[in-house]
Amino acid sequence: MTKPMPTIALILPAYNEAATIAPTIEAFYQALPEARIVVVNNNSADATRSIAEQTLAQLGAKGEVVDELAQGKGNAVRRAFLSVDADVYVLADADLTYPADQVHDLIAPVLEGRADMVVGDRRSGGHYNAENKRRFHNFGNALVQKLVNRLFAARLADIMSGYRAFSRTFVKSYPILVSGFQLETDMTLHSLHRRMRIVEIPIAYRDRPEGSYSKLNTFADGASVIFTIAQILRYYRPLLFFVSFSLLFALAGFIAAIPVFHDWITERYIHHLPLAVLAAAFEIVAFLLLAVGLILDSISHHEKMRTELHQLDLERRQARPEP
Ligand SMILES: Nc1nc2c(ncn2[C@@H]2O[C@H](COP(=O)(O)OP(=O)(O)O)[C@@H](O)[C@H]2O)c(=O)[nH]1
Ligand SMILES: [Mg+2]
Repeated sequence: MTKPMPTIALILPAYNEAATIAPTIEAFYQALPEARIVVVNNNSADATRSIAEQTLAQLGAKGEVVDELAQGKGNAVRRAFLSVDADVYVLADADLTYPADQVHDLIAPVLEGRADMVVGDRRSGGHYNAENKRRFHNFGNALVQKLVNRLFAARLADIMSGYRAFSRTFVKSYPILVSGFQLETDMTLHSLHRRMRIVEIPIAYRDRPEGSYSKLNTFADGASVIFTIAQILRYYRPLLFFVSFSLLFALAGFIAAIPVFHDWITERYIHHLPLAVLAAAFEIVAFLLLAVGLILDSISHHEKMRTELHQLDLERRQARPEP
């Protein structure tokens, strides 16, 4: 018996992409005619929806346009991951920025069982820095990337790429809790945290064509970089996060206590009574933060154990399907 051909689903989240959705679908159809193309429309105010439907019909491509009401790229991809069934999933932008002809390079490691997630890396080829015109944006991205690589002892070149391929196991075990553009970073964090196999493939990247606009806002996203970093530490390294604050308070308490000790040593009497109260308060807060860190660290340890067991269960069932 020959194995059935693996099915491939291409997910294209699209919000107001009337200018580029048709050529994007065409390019991917040309590169991968057997794939099911799923466009996730998200209340687009322009003709994105009808153009996508027309293009799919004209090409005779498998696929459909799915509507997601909750706004945001994370919500859109979540809808597709929930409702679409395939062996390999490809995620790309609907804005012609990612090279459709490299899609085979992206899915190969998944098909060969070498990777759970393959990332189209825009940086290593040098295209992204040349093509992307937003400096501040690059800086914020680099900051988050350094942190992530450090925390997980990884050496990823592009943690925010939107061009990716996934195994079925990845897609069906990835809880999408983010709603917007944190999606890409979250996917990377999830994979690293669960020690999945990530393969990066350098790709050519182009900026959006004239008349097509990014949905990203540099300033809102700059603030969200700081927020993202805090979130990452809070969720993935709770002990480090809370102990850092705890140490700050402990130090402040110590400094506040210096005159108090001085009073006591030289005169056996405390003149700086308010400082004594402040120092004690700081030390109590420091202790509370330490306790919170320890509790959350234990919880995250148990959570890790639980997901690992789940992973083992999945592998076991795949190896020996229940009758
Ligand atoms: N469905 C859906 N897609 C979105 C939304 N926001 C962005 N997208 C799509 O996600 C992809 C990436 O967005 P883009 O603006 O290109 O971000 P950039 O590549 O980081 O500049 C594009 O295909 C957008 O149409 C949204 O709210 N809903
Ligand atoms: Mg884009």
